[in-house]
Amino acid sequence: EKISNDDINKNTKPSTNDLPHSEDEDDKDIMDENSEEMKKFNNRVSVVKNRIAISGEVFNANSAKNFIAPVYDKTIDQNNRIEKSLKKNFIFNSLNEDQQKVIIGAMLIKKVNSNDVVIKEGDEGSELFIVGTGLLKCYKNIPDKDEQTFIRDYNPGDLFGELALMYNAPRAATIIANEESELFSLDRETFNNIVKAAVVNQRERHENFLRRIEFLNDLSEGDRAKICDCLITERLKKGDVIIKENDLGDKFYLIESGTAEAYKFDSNGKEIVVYEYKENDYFGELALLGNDPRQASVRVTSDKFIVASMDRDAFNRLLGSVKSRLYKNISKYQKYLDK
Ligand code: 1OR
Repeated sequence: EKISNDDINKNTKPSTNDLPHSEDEDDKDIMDENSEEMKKFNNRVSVVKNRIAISGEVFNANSAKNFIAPVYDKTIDQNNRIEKSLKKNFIFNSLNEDQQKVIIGAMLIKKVNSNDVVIKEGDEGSELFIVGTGLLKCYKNIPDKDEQTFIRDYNPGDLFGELALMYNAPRAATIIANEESELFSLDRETFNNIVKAAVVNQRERHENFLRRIEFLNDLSEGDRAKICDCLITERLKKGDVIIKENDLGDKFYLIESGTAEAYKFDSNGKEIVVYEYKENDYFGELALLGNDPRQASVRVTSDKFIVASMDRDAFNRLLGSVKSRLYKNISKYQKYLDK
């Protein structure tokens, strides 16, 4: 599926042409975190694998406190669809429920016709989109090719146009409606004041939280900061099963708030609780320390539960120096089993 650059220019709405954009950044591949351009961005906004990290220069926490987001009328069904989409996109990970509601309210319905250019590569970005209904296609300029290269489809629930807002970068690809579609748009100001603000808050929370975890006491501030960068927050509810016995494990968990229990089944198929976890405890370390399947299941026992996780890679890289303390602590499970 190919379209030419001319097709894109022909269909672009005049308003997007008026936006400033710098020529020299046009061919850049935003996804390459090691490119020179990306290093430049990192001085202002540092990008850490699937995370948005924001420096004080571009983000003013005080102004965020006074910000009032717009509220646009939508049907319950539309709001539900936006909510579902927010939940599956990591960039909204830091939002609590109230903040999610603000974002849902601030989403503006935009209808586009077949062939409309919704985003043009190289332009400045002022909004991100969630697809409500319809189908859109993403194309990118690949250097040395005069045709646009098809990258992917965007279907209902999908999100696009986030990169320009997250990284303060020009649009990295072109998005064209393939049929009449309904989009939900979130403006840049609301994104900065709610989503980026939540990332900053979450980072502070994580830093404080890591200080309270005993086995991490020996780490330097710098190492703690690195751990913060790769923690992913999940919000769960009572009864949710986080880990299933015998599954292959690839994540390590730290409890930010709430309680959970580890349980196994004995030879008669009877369930036994082998450990109870509270705030600041960790679990999921055995599979990562020993490369074994999960030794027990873990489920949430409090109404609300916030857990931060890191993957195996980060665990090995960042917790190497404190692993011996984790090994020492393994005996705690045995005590429970012998009871
Ligand atoms: P944006 O704000 O830069 C264009 O506007 C959007 O296209 C972009 O956010 C993403 O939402 C979406 N490279 C760049 N942009 C992409 C890509 C992409 N895929 C989707 N978009 N890829 C690199 C292709 C060489 C694919 C990466 C998997």
